[in-house]
Amino acid sequence: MAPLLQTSGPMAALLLALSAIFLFPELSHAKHAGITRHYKFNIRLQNVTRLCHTKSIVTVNGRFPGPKIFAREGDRVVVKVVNHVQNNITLHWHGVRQLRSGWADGPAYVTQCPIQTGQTYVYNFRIISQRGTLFWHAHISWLRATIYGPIVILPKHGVPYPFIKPYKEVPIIFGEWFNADTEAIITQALQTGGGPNVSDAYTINGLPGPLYNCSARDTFRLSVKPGKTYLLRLINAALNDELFFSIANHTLTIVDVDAIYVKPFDTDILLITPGQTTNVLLKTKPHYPNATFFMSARPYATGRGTFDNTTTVGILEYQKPNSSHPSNAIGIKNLPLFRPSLPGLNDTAFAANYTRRLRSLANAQFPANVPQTVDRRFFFTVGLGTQPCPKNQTCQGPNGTKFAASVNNVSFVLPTTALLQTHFFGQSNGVYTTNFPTNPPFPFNYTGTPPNNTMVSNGTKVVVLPFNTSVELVMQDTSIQGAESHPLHLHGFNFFVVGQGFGNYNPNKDPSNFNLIDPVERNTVGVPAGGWVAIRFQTDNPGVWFMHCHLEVHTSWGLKMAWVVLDGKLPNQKLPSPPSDLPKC
Ligand SMILES: *[C@@H]1O[C@H](CO)[C@@H](O)[C@H](O)[C@H]1NC(C)=O
Ligand SMILES: *[C@@H]1O[C@H](CO)[C@@H](O)[C@H](O)[C@H]1NC(C)=O
Ligand SMILES: *[C@@H]1O[C@H](CO)[C@@H](O)[C@H](O)[C@H]1NC(C)=O
Ligand SMILES: *[C@@H]1O[C@H](CO)[C@@H](O)[C@H](O)[C@H]1NC(C)=O
Ligand SMILES: *[C@@H]1O[C@H](CO)[C@@H](O)[C@H](O)[C@H]1NC(C)=O
Ligand SMILES: *[C@@H]1O[C@H](CO)[C@@H](O)[C@H](O)[C@H]1NC(C)=O
Ligand SMILES: *[C@@H]1O[C@H](CO)[C@@H](O)[C@H](O)[C@H]1NC(C)=O
Ligand SMILES: *[C@@H]1O[C@H](CO)[C@@H](O)[C@H](O)[C@H]1NC(C)=O
Ligand SMILES: *[C@@H]1O[C@H](CO)[C@@H](O)[C@H](O)[C@H]1NC(C)=O
Ligand SMILES: *[C@@H]1O[C@H](CO)[C@@H](O)[C@H](O)[C@H]1NC(C)=O
Ligand SMILES: *[C@@H]1O[C@H](CO)[C@@H](O)[C@H](O)[C@H]1NC(C)=O
Ligand SMILES: *[C@@H]1O[C@H](CO)[C@@H](O)[C@H](O)[C@H]1NC(C)=O
Ligand SMILES: [Cu+2]
Repeated sequence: MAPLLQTSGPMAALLLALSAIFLFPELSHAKHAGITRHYKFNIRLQNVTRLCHTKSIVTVNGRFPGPKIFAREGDRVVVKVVNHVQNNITLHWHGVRQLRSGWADGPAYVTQCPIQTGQTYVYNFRIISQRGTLFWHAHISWLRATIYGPIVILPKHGVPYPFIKPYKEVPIIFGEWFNADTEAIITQALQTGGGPNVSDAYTINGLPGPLYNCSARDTFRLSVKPGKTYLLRLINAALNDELFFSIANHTLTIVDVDAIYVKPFDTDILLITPGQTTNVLLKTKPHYPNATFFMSARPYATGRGTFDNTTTVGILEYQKPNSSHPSNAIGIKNLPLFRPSLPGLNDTAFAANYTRRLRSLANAQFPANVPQTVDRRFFFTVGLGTQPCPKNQTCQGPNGTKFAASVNNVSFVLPTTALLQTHFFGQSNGVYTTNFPTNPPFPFNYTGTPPNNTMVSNGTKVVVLPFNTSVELVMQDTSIQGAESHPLHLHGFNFFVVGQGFGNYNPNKDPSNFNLIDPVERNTVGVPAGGWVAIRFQTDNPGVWFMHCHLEVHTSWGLKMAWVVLDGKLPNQKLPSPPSDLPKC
């Protein structure tokens, strides 16, 4: 080092640069290391009107849906959240891997205590090896009903998409609108034990569309030019419902799900569960069609419970050639209008057919690193159940009980402090136990007649895994209170969906059909109604990682659990200390 510093002139500068690269290899990637993007999120109340009904909702920066976060792969994202409302708040960056940044993941009482009134917390994380669309949402109680927004992740500078460059990109985020206060709805439901009231409308970018009363003006319009390719970034931020989506007279090309590229395929209709994202190419008609087209979404639901069975609609309209005005400006009423046809509300065959077509791109540039061997196997039942009604109360759940939901018959109870802190500081005694069952405590015909006793147990139990364990997890739906698709979301990891089927999983026969070549990689998967799904992932990320159904009502009833992933031996395999502003309980 010293002799270099004594040289002078241009040669010295070159040598210095070379030595810098030699001593600090990461500098040689400076061009690709990304930049830091700062955001300020003020949690505020805002009056919003939909369906002629005005209510005060909790928002980020007064916006509904919330602001878009934009980044390139490799960038650091820093979001300063200031809580100005009476509610406790946390935010979750849904699908962001959070490699060694578990303190920024956000689920309340799992990775952090809530940000209380007047408090501030800075979420700080990098986006690594992900490109596509994700989203952020509140992760406490039911506040994500109004607190959500897109995360758009572009590839690194100079790295093209593995598909045609779109002319324009448009986020399309689905949500659910309730005229009533969603916090009151879930509080009351948990008290009575009955099913919570359902939403009054679905929304596209916060707008219910023309099929609802007093809503025609609140319609999302997508104005397009003929002969172009648009990238639609679809996000399902609905609280409790999987959705079918279709655009009349247009075929969609699926190119990316959950911020991972897939082998492109064409479809007229797609299915998207809460917690999932899907990037699609929309190729517009080559010539001005002199027509407008509905883009519609309505639910896929199979359970016995009631659900919002309405349809939200946006309008795809073509700009007339030689006119800067979209067709509506010249009188939409005069144009023919086409509606897409959507599957029946319980079309499980369509759901299975569609999800089977999703495959990782799995090429040299974007390989699918599917674990080929398995260190630990788990078999989890997921589904509903019941809890006894307290003695002095009458309950509105099944047969006078309270509704519950469970994984392997454990209805998870959130602690009053955060799991990650207690794990990190070795204070887990009395907070959680490490005996989460590997298999169902009592086997039964999961998809046949339910057992007579549907009562669940409860507790705060976790699975502890060493760093770099290869995990295979089979999740089996049960028919207790009705077979139902459950969109299971894993924090901290992507997983590969290596197999799925109907009926009871057969450990002797089914693994021979697993796809270990190009299975889809994602963070949320629908466990088929009356069936099972097998996933694999590698525990390359130390921390405490929540796994739960992304139907919020099922999470509230206990369909959730947590994995504790221990530090590895190397310094870059350890979870760093918490940030100094981490909220306290
Ligand atoms: C919402 O409307 C109510 C009633 O008009 C009003 O008192 C309140 O200040 C408004 N809140 C906000 C945040 O604008
Ligand atoms: C839209 O599709 C319908 C039904 O397939 C067809 O009858 C109609 O001609 C199509 N319209 C346009 C403008 O493509
Ligand atoms: C578009 O359709 C409307 C209504 O069907 C018709 O009156 C009009 O002449 C058409 N315009 C063109 C340019 O085809
Ligand atoms: C939606 O549900 C309501 C009430 O359960 C029912 O009356 C109606 O027929 C259903 N509509 C559709 C389209 O299924
Ligand atoms: C789906 O719903 C229809 C209409 O409500 C009903 O006739 C049919 O039996 C249902 N199918 C399944 C598989 O539940
Ligand atoms: C399943 O998908 C194929 C195309 O891959 C299609 O031809 C068939 O009609 C679909 N079946 C159902 C039940 O959706
Ligand atoms: C039932 O008893 C519990 C504990 O004794 C009490 O806290 C609760 O208020 C009672 N509920 C009703 C509905 O009486
Ligand atoms: C409802 O509960 C009662 C009393 O616990 C029991 O006798 C009955 O079999 C139950 N009915 C059903 C449908 O589970
Ligand atoms: C489970 O129940 C289903 C539906 O009744 C039946 O078809 C199946 O044979 C049963 N499976 C076993 C292993 O008993
Ligand atoms: C469940 O209940 C039914 C009818 O009440 C009874 O015939 C059956 O033996 C019970 N099954 C078990 C496993 O207890
Ligand atoms: C756990 O289960 C017991 C027994 O059913 C019940 O009394 C208690 O309220 C449950 N606790 C929670 C937090 O649900
Ligand atoms: C907010 O969170 C703190 C810490 O967990 C808790 O003590 C308090 O009761 C919560 N407040 C509300 C309004 O839920
Ligand atoms: Cu989530």
